[in-house]
Amino acid sequence: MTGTAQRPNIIVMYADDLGFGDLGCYGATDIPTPNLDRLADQSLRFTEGYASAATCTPSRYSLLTGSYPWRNPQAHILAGNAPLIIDHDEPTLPGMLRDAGYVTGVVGKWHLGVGDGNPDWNGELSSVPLDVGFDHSYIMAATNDRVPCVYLDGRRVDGLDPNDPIEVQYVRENPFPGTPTGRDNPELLKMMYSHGHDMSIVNGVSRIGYMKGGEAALWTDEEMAEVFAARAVGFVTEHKDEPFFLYYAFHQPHVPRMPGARFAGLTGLGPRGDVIAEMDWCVGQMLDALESLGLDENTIVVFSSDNGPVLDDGYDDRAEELVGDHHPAGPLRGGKYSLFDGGTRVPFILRWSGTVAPGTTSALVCHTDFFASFASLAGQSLSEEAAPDSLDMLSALLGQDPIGRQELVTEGSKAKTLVRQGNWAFIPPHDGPAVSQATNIELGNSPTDQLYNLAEDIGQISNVAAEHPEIVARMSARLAEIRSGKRTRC
Ligand code: NG6
Ligand code: CA
Repeated sequence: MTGTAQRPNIIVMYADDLGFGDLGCYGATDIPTPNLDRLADQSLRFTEGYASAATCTPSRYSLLTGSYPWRNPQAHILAGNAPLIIDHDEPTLPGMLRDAGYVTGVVGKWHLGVGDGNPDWNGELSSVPLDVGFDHSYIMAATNDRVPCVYLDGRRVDGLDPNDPIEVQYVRENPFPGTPTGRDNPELLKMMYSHGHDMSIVNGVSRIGYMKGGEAALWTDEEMAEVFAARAVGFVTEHKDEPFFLYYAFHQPHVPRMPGARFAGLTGLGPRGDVIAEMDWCVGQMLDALESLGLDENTIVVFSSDNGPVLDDGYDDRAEELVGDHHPAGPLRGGKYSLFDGGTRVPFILRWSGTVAPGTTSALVCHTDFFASFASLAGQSLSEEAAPDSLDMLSALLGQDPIGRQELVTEGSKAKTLVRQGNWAFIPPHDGPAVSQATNIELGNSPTDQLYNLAEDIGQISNVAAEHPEIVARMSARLAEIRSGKRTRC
């Protein structure tokens, strides 16, 4: 270590599809989240903290590489057998921290691909988190609604019986005759699908993609929270005496929402509310562990979400019907998949007990910035190629700079970008429907320019592009420049 470098432990807890308005600390009243409330009371709470994208894979790619996701054409929602989209020699946040002396681990949802193309799930997998900076890895390869429905422990499927090999395919028709699918065997389902998700059935839930075999290794959705929580707590316990970085990526509240028995029916909002309560329990497991290990003051705990909220994302779990007065995106317009702020502005809290004063900040920060900011904290200098869009926002993250970024590019689905400067959000014309039929979310696509003043109009109701042609021209040109340029970190 040099100069003022410090090496507190760092835990990034990352929810999946949790909205800006889903938690009590952001104004919600209908879902009990006592552990997150406790964490928030001890944390700096960001009101303008962003994911870099409105869907999972690009967001997570950006968090781990410090690169805007649209730079990598593979950074779109991946199939469960897609190859790893981070090159082995690409600088990563965990790799940088490892160089700084940290032990690094990932637990939970990955969704950045594994293997080098349609992997053999029955042997040692190549191209897993262990190849891009993590020392320890216990993950699901993609999402909880995609096959293969198994856990990966390092390079292997956990609990696989070699006499019952796994096969996985992403094709249109069922390639495994005789194996049930949601489409052909709806009578076997615990929860009906509403769109997509009509392929292989695992644990009474039909998924995206087809799989066969691996019976002993299949996950039980209702136990997933406990499985991952035990691994995450195990990691910090085992490494309590050395600096550690843990990326703990929850599967909640992504579909299919299948809470454990203790949480089923706990809220009035149906499974979506129940799994948020369950995720809160997972957070509590981690906070309790840190406290009992005496690590509170030497550990930065970040909690955030990979993208905004969605109600019906493909299963009939009554999320829309039961949402009542709860507003998952809070005052924001749109949600998951959207170019509006509901897509990317997310809950974002940071605790560093004894160092960062609890409170609220409107500093503009993005998950992309963790790379350069934690490098700065740990005294690591970055090579020219590393983390091309990660800005050193350490002062903002620690509550010392109330402004943060001057500018931020984020994306809706399919790498459609917008740019934020100060309080202005500029969305250029994009092809596509204004509203997604399937999810009933306003996507932000429009044939005309959109300009919103977020300080006066957080709900993006008034498009003021026509009144400010000079701002539109400036921001449009700047977005084009960034998209054609090499990097934004200077
Ligand atoms: C979509 C899925 C959706 C969800 C999303 C990825 C359908 C119809 N919809 O394609 O259910 O899985 O991909 O979500 O299949 S994310 O949070 O991982 O980006
Ligand atoms: Ca997500």
